[in-house]
Amino acid sequence: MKAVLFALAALVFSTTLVRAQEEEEGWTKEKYIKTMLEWSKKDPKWNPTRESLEANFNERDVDGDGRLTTTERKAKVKSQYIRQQMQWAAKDPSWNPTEESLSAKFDELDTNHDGLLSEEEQASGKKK
Ligand SMILES: [Ca+2]
Ligand SMILES: [Ca+2]
Repeated sequence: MKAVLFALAALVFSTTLVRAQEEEEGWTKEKYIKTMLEWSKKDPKWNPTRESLEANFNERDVDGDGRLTTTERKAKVKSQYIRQQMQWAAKDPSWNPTEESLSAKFDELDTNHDGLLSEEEQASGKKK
């Protein structure tokens, strides 16, 4: 019985270790596409193609190392930020930002200049 418990604990421990390592090194393109396709099955309104996910991956992998770290997955890249702000602006007639102004705003919010807006950086921008 003790041996079984030990084996179980070792298994849980090693699985956690593998996960932590995966997070650290980031997701490969294959894993990203697979995971997103898996998630999209749960959402009938979301039907991404392999190509669009691949484009997404390339856009998010700002350092171009072929892997998406947690930060890269959660943060917003500039083109995405501009697209989203433009969509919001389209619904608000009193707000007419240009791509240039949004690009400048992005640079301003990106306080650590890694080309990504983390959730914290976005939150700090909203407070202003
Ligand atoms: Ca990367
Ligand atoms: Ca940043």
